[in-house]
Amino acid sequence: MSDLDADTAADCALTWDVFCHVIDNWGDVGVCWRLCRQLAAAGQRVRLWIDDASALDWMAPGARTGGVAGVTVHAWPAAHAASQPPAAPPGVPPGDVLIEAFGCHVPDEWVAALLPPLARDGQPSVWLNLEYLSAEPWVARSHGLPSPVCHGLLAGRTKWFFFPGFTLDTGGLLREADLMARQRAFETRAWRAHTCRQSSAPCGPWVSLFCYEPAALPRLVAQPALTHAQWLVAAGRSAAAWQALAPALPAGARMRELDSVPQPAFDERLWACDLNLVRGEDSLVRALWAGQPFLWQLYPQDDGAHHAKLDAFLDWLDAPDDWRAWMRAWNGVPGVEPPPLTTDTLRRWRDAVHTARTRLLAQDNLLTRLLAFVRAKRKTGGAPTVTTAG
Ligand code: TRH
Repeated sequence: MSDLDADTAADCALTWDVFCHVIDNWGDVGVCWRLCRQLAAAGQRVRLWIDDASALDWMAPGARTGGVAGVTVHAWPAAHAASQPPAAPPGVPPGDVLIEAFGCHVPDEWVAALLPPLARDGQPSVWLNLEYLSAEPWVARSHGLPSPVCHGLLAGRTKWFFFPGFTLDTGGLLREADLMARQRAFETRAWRAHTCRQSSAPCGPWVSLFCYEPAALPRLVAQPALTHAQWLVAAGRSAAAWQALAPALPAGARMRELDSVPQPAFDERLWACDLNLVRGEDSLVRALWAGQPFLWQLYPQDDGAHHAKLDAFLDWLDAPDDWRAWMRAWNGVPGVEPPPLTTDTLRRWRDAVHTARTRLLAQDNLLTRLLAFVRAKRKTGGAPTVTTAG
């Protein structure tokens, strides 16, 4: 057996426990679900532990009832208040890899029960923290760092930081193996006809709106390129933001509110539009894969940290000045006056997205890097690195 075959065979057998604490919105569950699906598609056995799985009902129909091969979904009664004692660990066989998504804390008793230092095959088990996505330079420095535990039940164990990112020295981005092939086979015209059955189609661009409450929305709606746009507005906060500006829609533009749909259908929406307004973490990545112009609204942070995060992303993107200005205005950076948005502007942004996407497609995806990371830790020791005195 070659090294590659041996590695692949070793990867195939692993059981992964992915923990997700839903803070708000849909990004926590969205990212975790994409990861679980991709792990399962690569032959892994996955258990998703989640404290609020309700969004899976529309994002991944059937997931909660075992309808997706390779993934089981379990309730995680997370005791988030420090004063509450954690629920007893579940009585399931231990796994090989445990992932805490976005720094969610899994009680020590659960980690001890689900992830003994040595897995069933005698190799070290691996404990990871999957972090938030950012293009800031510190991400590459922090990716793959250990966090040794010095006290308590797990003393002597090591948790590893795994950071998604846009460059080769990070954990990369989630991308299904068949994504680009599916996208190439996608029929935009048929999708549009099916989505908006109306006698006279709008002659302007199609725009998808998935956002929080961008103050620049009235300004965007009034742009010359969008006078005759077909707006597709996501349900929830996006639709509420739209309602708040209702009178501002130009006479030639149309709006349609769309129900929340499964992730693959959401991806298609982004493929079908000429401009995508996306938010958070997962839909940004999907907008990049879609290869259409987009504006990204970051999850707002009270201390304004999202503005530094945006600038780092714009630098990585090598965004032209007018795109930068619009992205900054879309995120409420004070004092920014974006220039008029024209059809030519959208064409240039599209070229810039394609260039960025080409750079990303030349890299391997997050799953490949994660499997390699876990494989390396199982060989060299993801288990005890620190011993405590006494
Ligand atoms: O919902 P979000 O704003 O999630 C946010 C961010 O991830 C943020 O970084 C995080 O801190 C916060 O949650 C807690 O945006 P995001 O990340 O794009 O997630 C939306 C998910 O919903 C994504 O997986 C796409 C999915 N989706 C569908 O599957 N169908 C739909 O119809 C829509 C509108 C979204």
